[in-house]
Amino acid sequence: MKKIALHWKIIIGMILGVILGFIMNSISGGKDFVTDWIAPFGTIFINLLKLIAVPLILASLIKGVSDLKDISKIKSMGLRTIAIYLCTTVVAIVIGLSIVNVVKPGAGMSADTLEKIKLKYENDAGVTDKLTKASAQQDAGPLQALVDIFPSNIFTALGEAKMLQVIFFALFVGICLLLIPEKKAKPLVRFFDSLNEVVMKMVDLIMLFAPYAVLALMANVIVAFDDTEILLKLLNYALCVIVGLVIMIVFYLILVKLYTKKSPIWFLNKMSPAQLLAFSTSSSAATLPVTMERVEEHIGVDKEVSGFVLPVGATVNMDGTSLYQGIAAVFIMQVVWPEGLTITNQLVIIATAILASVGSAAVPSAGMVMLVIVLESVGFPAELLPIGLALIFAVDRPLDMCRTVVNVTGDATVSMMVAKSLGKLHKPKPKNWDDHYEHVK
Ligand code: DAS
Repeated sequence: MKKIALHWKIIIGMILGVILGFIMNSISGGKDFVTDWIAPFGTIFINLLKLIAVPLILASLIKGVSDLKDISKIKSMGLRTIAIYLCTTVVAIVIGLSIVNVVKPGAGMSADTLEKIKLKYENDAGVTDKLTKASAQQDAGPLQALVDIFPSNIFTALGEAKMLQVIFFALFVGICLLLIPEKKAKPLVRFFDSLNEVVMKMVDLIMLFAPYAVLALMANVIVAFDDTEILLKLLNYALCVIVGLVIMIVFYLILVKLYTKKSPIWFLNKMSPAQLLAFSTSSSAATLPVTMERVEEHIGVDKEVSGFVLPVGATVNMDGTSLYQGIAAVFIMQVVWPEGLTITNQLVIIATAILASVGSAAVPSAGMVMLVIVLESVGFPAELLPIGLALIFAVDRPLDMCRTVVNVTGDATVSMMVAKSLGKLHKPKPKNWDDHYEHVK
């Protein structure tokens, strides 16, 4: 049988998952059946991807840094990465704010709709959970995010998958490997080199189950929707976010074309398995191993660049999330606190949405937790926060899926630009994925 490309298999899995979800929604007990007997396969898949994310970051970063041979290159790569990440995040927020101020999806929402949303979601466990997490994040001091980069125990950092702490440790080890005699460093460098190969092969094996896993994930998303009436009332807001995210993808494709001279269609084709997983899992962290495999083996970015830029990006560069936070914050204010919509407050939203997207974890709905920080930064009344979050809660999951695709695409774009600027963007040599299919056959 002719080999079907991976992303087509994933797309077929997603479509079947959506159909299954709608079928199960229409039969009694169908929702529970999906939750009890189908959704767990999606969870297993995400767990497996998260399982290898940390060892992959460790191996590729230590191997990558030790291959640089010159410490000054690390500084240059780090500065370029952070600078480009910051620029793309500002562009994302400005796009979001422009759309939401022009379309004004929150203006004119009927009191009846607002009452229905309030009744259904204001005290929903999901909303109160986000508020609790946000206030826990608030209680920490202003420099807590900086302190959190430095682990006191690497095994705890690895065990709890604290990405920034793992990245710091890997950079520290990689730099020290450059500073000791090569003969002494060789055993450790070779260990991490082979660990990287093994983890990449694990990615290939895990990806064999991707089409079936995304079927389970999509079925679970569909059955979770039980209020189409409210969803329709929030359609304007949801469309603002989606249009903004599409514009952001076009922005990345323009950067790819202008800066790296690569074909945007070629780029999308190569990144599609990672983008489809980002959509299905709503998690940049879970998608990271696949993003790294696609960028290294199918785009041609050197490991020492992708091993640094992508883990940092998955953790601190979330352009889709910051665009969404800009729109969501203004939408909520348009509905329940129009008097707060001053130009100054919107400028404050730009600043805090940048910080909030850096602070957002690469896990589902993290962006919504940090939205509370953005709202509080403009003096949004605390007593209105529950209804504010309730307003966007019903459509948060599909928008989270979309913004995670943009987060992952942005990281891949920046890794190409940094690699190009350092002369480390080469002709791709896909070794694992295609070989592996042959072996499995
Ligand atoms: N789901 C987050 C991610 O993994 C994004 C978000 O919640 O906004 O990128």
